[in-house]
Amino acid sequence: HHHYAMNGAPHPAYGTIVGSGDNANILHYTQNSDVLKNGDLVLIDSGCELQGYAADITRTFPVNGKFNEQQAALYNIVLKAQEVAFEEIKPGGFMSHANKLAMEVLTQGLLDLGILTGDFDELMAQQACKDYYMHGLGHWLGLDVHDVGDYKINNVEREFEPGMVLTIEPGLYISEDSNAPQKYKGIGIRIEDNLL
Ligand SMILES: [Mn+2]
Repeated sequence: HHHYAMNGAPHPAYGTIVGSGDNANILHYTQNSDVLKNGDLVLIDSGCELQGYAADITRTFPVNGKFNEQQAALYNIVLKAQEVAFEEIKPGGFMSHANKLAMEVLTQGLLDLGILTGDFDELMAQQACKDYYMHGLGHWLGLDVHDVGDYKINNVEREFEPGMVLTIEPGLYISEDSNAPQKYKGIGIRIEDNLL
């Protein structure tokens, strides 16, 4: 918030989220009052408003500066999901395609770690990764952080066009009360960027 102000942005575009450990698994955690523990990750979802326009960025990093094995494995899955989604964000692309590509990466990653078990195609059909990725891939961004604008017109999904601005924000949230193996619990990761 200091840097926002010092760079001419009068205020954040929305309530900043700072969640460490299991708090990162609470999607709109805004209490922001817990002690950051050695060994946990901390998730910061924050964006400034500059000249009337909102930003919406999320980064997740280790409190002590070093990922452990489980945190690194999950982080790299989310990062890869974001990178494959980026490929679809261009004129003529579709959000649903980007989301499918991201979900394929998340599903395969969770399978590889043993957090999901079963057949890949069945898990995709069931959207099984949604147990650990319980929000959309992104949203329009502009004068508001969740900006106005239709995602479908006459029930047909809109193609991306030049000038559109949106967020791409895959995540994985392995809460303490999930069915995942114990060593993955208490890890919540989101990586969010803003694309024109
Ligand atoms: Mn967002």
